[in-house]
Amino acid sequence: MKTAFVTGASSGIGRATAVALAKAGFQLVITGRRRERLDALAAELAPVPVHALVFDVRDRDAVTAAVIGLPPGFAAVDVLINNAGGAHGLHPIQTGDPRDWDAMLDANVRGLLNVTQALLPGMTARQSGFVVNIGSIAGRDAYANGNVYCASKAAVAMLTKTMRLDLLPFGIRVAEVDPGAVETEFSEVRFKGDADRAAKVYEGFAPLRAEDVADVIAFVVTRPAHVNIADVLVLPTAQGAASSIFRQPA
Ligand code: NDP
Ligand code: 8X3
Repeated sequence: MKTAFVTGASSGIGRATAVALAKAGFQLVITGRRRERLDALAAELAPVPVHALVFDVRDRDAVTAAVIGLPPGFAAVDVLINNAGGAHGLHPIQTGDPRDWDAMLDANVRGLLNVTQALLPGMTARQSGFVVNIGSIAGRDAYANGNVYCASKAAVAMLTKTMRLDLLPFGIRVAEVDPGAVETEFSEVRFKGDADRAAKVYEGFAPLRAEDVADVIAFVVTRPAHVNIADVLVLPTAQGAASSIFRQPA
């Protein structure tokens, strides 16, 4: 049984991806900071073997220790889904909160690096593996007040391309899946728990569901070994660009 390691599996896209990959025949390592969510997901996925790891991706030592401490049956990770992350705040650059900037850059960029580097020794030694980075349309396309979030996802896009080059000699595939608007806890986190403001982000159109993105990720990682779907942009039908969503009047 192949092993998939999904970061940010306590919610949204990561959770749906864990479910989709379990259905596709993988056993799973699921990670996040909310232990109770991970335990509930593991119970839901039984009898599929699932190992939950609780760490903050920003904490390099915690990430390394968690990966080193994986039980033998889960230690050989075939597929890494670098999904943990999100947005904090939506302000023009002149009034943005540097603590939000740090949170985004530390989780979306440094966190991805921390987890990837912790898992690469095994993949390079085995000369196989698959790393899927979850970017965003925000990494391809600027929108007002998106500044640091957009920059963090643009960094993910360039890291994906450069990682792919670095890992070529090891037969490790590196791909990126970039969603547009997906209705998850993303906007509630961005707006610091303001559920009304978060709900307005998805009003008047049909956003992607986390399961839609998970389907794409599952397809990408189940292609034959010689095929790498390197770069996917998946949008709601009503979305044409990061800041262009066609909304029906209420
Ligand atoms: P959610 O807020 O629903 O899920 C985010 C997940 O990331 C949670 O499981 C959370 O777990 C985890 N996470 C966040 N920060 C950390 C951290 N510092 N350490 C460990 N885990 C962390 O949002 P989505 O599912 O929508 O987001 C998943 C990814 O998809 C993100 O990278 C996001 O940027 C990207 N994305 C989202 C889009 C959208 O419209 N929703 C569109 C494009 C990309 P916990 O809180 O338990 O730690
Ligand atoms: C999430 C999509 O457009 O809200 O990455 O930034 S967006």
